[in-house]
Amino acid sequence: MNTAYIGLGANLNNPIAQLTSAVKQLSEHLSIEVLECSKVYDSDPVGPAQPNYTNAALKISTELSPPELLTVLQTVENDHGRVRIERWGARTLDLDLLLFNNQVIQSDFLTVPHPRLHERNFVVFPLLDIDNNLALPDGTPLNLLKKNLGNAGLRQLDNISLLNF
Ligand code: ROI
Repeated sequence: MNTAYIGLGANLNNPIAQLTSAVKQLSEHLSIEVLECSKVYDSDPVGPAQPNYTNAALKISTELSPPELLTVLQTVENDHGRVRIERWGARTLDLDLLLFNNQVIQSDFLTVPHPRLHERNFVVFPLLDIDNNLALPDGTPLNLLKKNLGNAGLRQLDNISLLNF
């Protein structure tokens, strides 16, 4: 059994509803168990001007391999109307495979840990909500990344859960 962390992001068409629906779809997958969901954040867009994002993270347990899990994530994105047009553009749903056990994976189509994890507070803060002692495979504590990144442009949303389905 594997433990993986998934980054969730959306900034179009009712982002909280998109993320809630994505968590539901993942939880219904026979080979995935959703273990925990982070707090939910409103975050300034990184990249070109576009609506604010809603971001969160999930901890799952799964029998799937990393490529199999990636395929499931892409299917869920596509089921939520995700269209890949512009890099860094607005999207209804973005699901990133952030961490998979303590593995380092480098292939043509998948890099784990996620290559931009360490530069994004909207990824690091939610991961620490789930496990305040989480570290990268190289031993770097995420709390160190959090300290370096700060919380600029990131606002925790109170009283919002993605598990209301
Ligand atoms: N910016 C924020 N704040 N949150 C995201 O999830 C996000 N995702 C992206 C880009 C366009 C880089 N910007 C983002 O893919």
